[in-house]
Amino acid sequence: FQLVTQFRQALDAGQIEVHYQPKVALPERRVVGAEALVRWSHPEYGRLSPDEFIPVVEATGMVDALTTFVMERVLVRVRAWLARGLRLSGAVNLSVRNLADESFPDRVAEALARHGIPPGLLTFELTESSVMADPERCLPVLRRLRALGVHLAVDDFGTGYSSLAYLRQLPVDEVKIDKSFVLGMGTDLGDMAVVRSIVELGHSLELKVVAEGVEDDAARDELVRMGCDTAQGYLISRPLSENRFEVWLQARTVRK
Ligand code: G
Ligand code: G
Ligand code: MN
Ligand code: NA
Repeated sequence: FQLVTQFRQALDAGQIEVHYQPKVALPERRVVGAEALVRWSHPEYGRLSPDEFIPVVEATGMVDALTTFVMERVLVRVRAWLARGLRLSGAVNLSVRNLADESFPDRVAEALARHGIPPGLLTFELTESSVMADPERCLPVLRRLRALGVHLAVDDFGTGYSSLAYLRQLPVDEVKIDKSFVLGMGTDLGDMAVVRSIVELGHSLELKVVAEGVEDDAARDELVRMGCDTAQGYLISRPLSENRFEVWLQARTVRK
């Protein structure tokens, strides 16, 4: 399994696809952005999920190439959406390696300028645990990204070990409630309480709150009652290939 050497070739051979999952504002369901999620169509192993290959990519220097690849794709999409009058934010997941890379913010600034994208239309999602792996190195990088005007979101929130104390110190704009709590809301009062607490905490820190894993109307309605800002999940759409996302978006934005 030499995934490492294969990954570079896979990038060049077009085997790495970027899929998009929409995020919608609550309660009105207006599309506000899309998260980029990579998939690897491997000639032998079939469709590999990021959980299978990102750890391998992360363990090498290749994660830089992956993040750059995804960011470039996303900026091209954001520009195309803008050309149709749609101000949608494109979200890119970052790895701990990106956050520890001092040259990363300059490369982001260069890419935004080259594509002519307002920085506020690019969002980076980072997990709390990746920041906590090395806060001394990550925080300056996060501050410089934020100073560019790029939006930062804490992904999988609630699953880390030091959530509350650190959220206040992170220079972020958005928290994403981990899907495990949102999925459990219908059957578990504890999960319901966690979701409600994160919405309140986020708002008290003046952050936008995004719920991921929204799979049914009941969860959506409850999130609306709680005042959650944004929803993402199978109820709205699964992650879609670039072409299928464009079709979905067209159908969503033509009527209204
Ligand atoms: O789409 P899916 O549920 O299979 O994604 C699984 C995990 O892979 C998620 O945690 C997601 O954040 C991560 N992931 C997806 N795309 C990327 C990417 O481009 N870069 C990084 N670092 N992680 C990604
Ligand atoms: O860690 P991150 O939030 O980046 O990962 C997003 C992952 O969640 C992707 O793998 C995506 O396929 C998955 N996902 C997105 N929406 C839903 C949903 O409504 N239900 C479930 N079970 N998974 C979802
Ligand atoms: Mn994410
Ligand atoms: Na998540």
